[in-house]
Amino acid sequence: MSRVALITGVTGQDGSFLSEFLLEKGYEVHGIIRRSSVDFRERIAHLEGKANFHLHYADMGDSMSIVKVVDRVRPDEIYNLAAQSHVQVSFDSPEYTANVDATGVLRVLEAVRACHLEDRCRIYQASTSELYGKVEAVPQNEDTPFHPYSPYAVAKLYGYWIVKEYREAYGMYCCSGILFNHESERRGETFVTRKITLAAARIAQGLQDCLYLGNLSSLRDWGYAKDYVECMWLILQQEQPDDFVIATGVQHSVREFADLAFREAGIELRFEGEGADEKGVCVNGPERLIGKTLVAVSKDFYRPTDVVNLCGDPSKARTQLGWNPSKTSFEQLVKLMVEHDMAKVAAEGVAAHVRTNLAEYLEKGIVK
Ligand code: NAP
Ligand code: F7E
Repeated sequence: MSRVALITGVTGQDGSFLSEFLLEKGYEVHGIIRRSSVDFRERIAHLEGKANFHLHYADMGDSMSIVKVVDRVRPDEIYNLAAQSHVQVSFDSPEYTANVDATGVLRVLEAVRACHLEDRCRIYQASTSELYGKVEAVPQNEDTPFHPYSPYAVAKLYGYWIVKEYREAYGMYCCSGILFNHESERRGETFVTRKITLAAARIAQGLQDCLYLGNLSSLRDWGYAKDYVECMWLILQQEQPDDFVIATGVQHSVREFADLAFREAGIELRFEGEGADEKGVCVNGPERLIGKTLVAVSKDFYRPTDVVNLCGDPSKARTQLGWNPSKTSFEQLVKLMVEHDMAKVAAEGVAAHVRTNLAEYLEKGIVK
């Protein structure tokens, strides 16, 4: 019999990689999707229709819908990845963020109890390095005090504690993975890494003039999402439920990420000025770009409170889970994201060109 996994947030970056990982392990994978007017399921389109992959409509804000899916699927493992995951957006929609990211976790735990699965269903909660927020120590490990510094982080802190509470109160096998930033070619386009790699590709191909960013000095510990989903699974395979920090232990600034991404796209930048006046000027690359400001700061992307010094200590995951935090380096991550976006932008450019000239191409038989 295949093991059965239920993934909330299956359409997201991590949900899509985790689905692939679990299907490869022979799991029957069920995912929760929510209704939207545009069916944006690009990340899992290649999995739909597979015999072991099933989707169900539900919403993290709707307890009954979660109970019904849990009851129908009766999973061995639940991966609770669904969240309003954008920190900046959480300042604009704090109540919604709390409902999905905090109370949503409670809804999943209660659904498992309501379906009498608490003795056999294991639950993974997608926790976050944002809990460390206004950091009290660097690097951060499982014992570092939390100091959440955004509505998103405060909501996720509730998720972390309610998981711990249900573990202790009811003996449930539920765990939090405290994951540091992990990125990929599937990362949402408004997170800083993907925003940078897409802009570098567009600027290199003449489709964008300048990239506007917020705090260039912010420091992150960036890993590759595909490596991190393995940990989610490993966490649920331990004898005893426990929480783990998942990180690379290597820290870089947003400026360094941008510098390397533009370099991968064939553009060398020199950063000059400070704070809101800082600029990245092209010093090498295509002739038309030399001397131009390609990166500038916009205060629109500043946050009311910003988390600026994250660096994780993955020792516990390395020793207890046997996980390798150095599988994909920072340099490899930037390279694979830029290569992906260079190809994506080029393909979009060709498609746009064909659309513009469609009548002529049809007439000449170039496209049929
Ligand atoms: P993501 O790409 O933003 O995906 C979020 C997923 O949650 C999407 O599938 C989204 O569905 C779903 N979702 C949002 N609101 C929902 C609702 N009300 N009901 C049902 N589904 C809902 O996020 P990610 O990067 O994959 O991250 C996965 C989880 O890990 C999140 O909980 C995030 O907070 C946490 N996390 C991420 C990182 C990171 O660096 N990526 C680090 C630490 C923790 P739609 O497609 O319909 O929007
Ligand atoms: O910002 C700075 C920004 O939005 C990273 C989520 O997956 O990881 C993610 O949250 C840093 C911040 O990710 C821009 O101020 C500068 O300091 O890419 P981000 P995040 O806030 O770290 C954690 C672990 C999660 O749990 C979350 O779900 O970059 N920054 N300029 C910018 N950020 C954005 N988005 N856009 C800018 O233009």
